[in-house]
Amino acid sequence: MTDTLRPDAELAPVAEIAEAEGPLRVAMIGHGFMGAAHSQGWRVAPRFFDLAREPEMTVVVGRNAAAVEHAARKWGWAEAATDWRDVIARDDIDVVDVVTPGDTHAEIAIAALEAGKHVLCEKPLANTVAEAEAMTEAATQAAERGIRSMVGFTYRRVPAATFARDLVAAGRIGEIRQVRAEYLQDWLMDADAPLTWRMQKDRAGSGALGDIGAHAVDLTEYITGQKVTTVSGIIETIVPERPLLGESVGLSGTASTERGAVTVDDIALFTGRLDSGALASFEATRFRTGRKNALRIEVAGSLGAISFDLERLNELDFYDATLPETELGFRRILVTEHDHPYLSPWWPTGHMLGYEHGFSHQVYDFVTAIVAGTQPLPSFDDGLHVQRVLDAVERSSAAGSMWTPTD
Ligand code: SOE
Repeated sequence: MTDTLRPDAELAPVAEIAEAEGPLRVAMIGHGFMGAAHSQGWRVAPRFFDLAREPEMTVVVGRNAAAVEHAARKWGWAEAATDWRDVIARDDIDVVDVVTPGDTHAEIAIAALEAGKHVLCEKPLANTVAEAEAMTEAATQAAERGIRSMVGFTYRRVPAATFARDLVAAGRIGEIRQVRAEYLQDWLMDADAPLTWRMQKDRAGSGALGDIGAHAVDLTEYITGQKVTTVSGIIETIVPERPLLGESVGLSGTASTERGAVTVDDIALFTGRLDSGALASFEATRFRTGRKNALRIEVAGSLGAISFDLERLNELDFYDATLPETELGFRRILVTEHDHPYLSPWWPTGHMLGYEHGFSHQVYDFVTAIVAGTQPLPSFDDGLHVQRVLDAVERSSAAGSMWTPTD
């Protein structure tokens, strides 16, 4: 079984460099839902993990002065600022964490890389393939100067998902034959839920497809160790018009009396093939009644199967087809042992983790790679690949290639 991402196994060699280089001073650009989650990661990771360089929450940036000052106080950033260009130009910033809507990822990340800052960028990497290509090019050039970049596909860092990857890599399910990946939510079922940036193509790039389908694609590729090579898909908008946003609150917000057009998909369905030729089906929806945050990946192989569900994130279902017939059946593994990925610095064995812990694990992996001088994963190149998959789904849907009449 691979031993990567197990904190204790990786710390020793980098400790000396840490002392020489001092803290890693972080600027976070953006302060919405992901800003809160990333702040939690930056604040908590050094309290539990022995990081080789201590992150310092130096400055948070947002356009609205009052709102960003509030965010700084609430989440523990030393300063608040309103101009990201000024912040990126500062000598006392080592890392730029981009948690803005997708339409600004490329501009900010490229400027930060060119200014010699390590960059963590939220997913999806960008709104278009062209932007993602430019970002990947900038990241490749920056890497030659020792500057690191990573995409925030945080769910790779849920211990049960990492452990699923370990089991697959160790050959425990044999040759992969079929994958089912779905990310199901229902927070847009209310037709009067306000029109936030996540429902605007010029801000978000796409809807359920990029916001949550991107996670399903990345997690599938991470767990299987394979890439999606072809797709056939359909995307659909269920509620074409919504009340404009009054005040933003979490994923949603308060509604105004005016209405505007929803310009992204609410549901995306697609099938695909992996490198090995194995078939996969994908589903991303914000209209799946009763499903709140169900990111599920089931991988079936010649020797067994694994099934992960984010709504039960401390567990992994494993089917070992090599057992005697009378003992067959999925069994639930509680992924709370210190020998499971990321678990040892937290609580005594058997005590559970939650959604927010993945963001601390992300900080741990990113800082470890910066100090070790290695490429953190997922790279911008991985993010570009996911972008190409999303783009191919949209092109396939526009071409109508999924529809074959039955008569
Ligand atoms: C962030 O990683 C994210 O994809 C959000 O943008 C989604 O809205 C959330 O539901 C899942 O996580």
